[in-house]
Amino acid sequence: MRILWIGFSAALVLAGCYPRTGGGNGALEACPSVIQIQGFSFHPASCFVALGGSLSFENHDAAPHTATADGGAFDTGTLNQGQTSTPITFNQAGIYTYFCRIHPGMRGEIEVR
Ligand SMILES: [Cu+2]
Repeated sequence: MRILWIGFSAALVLAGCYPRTGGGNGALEACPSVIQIQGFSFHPASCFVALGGSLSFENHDAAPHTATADGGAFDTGTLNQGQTSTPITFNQAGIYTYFCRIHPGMRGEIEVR
């Protein structure tokens, strides 16, 4: 009985700490393997990926979009409706802000940790 209780407590501690590792306000969600572009916005617009991880962008809008890093670290090129970008691999930690070259008001952010 005591062993069970210790295990349960440890699980609670781990669950409580996990979302806070990134700091900042609120928990940043893990990026899916494909970030969806829909309704002229990125879904999710803000997420994190582990160092060395990769992801793609898929456009669901009738309008074409891009996902282009502010610093030029990546650029999907124009994605038409239904198109998925080639995977982007993140080998350097940091925060990558990006936008759509066709609609610069569309913005997103990926934290690599
Ligand atoms: Cu766009």
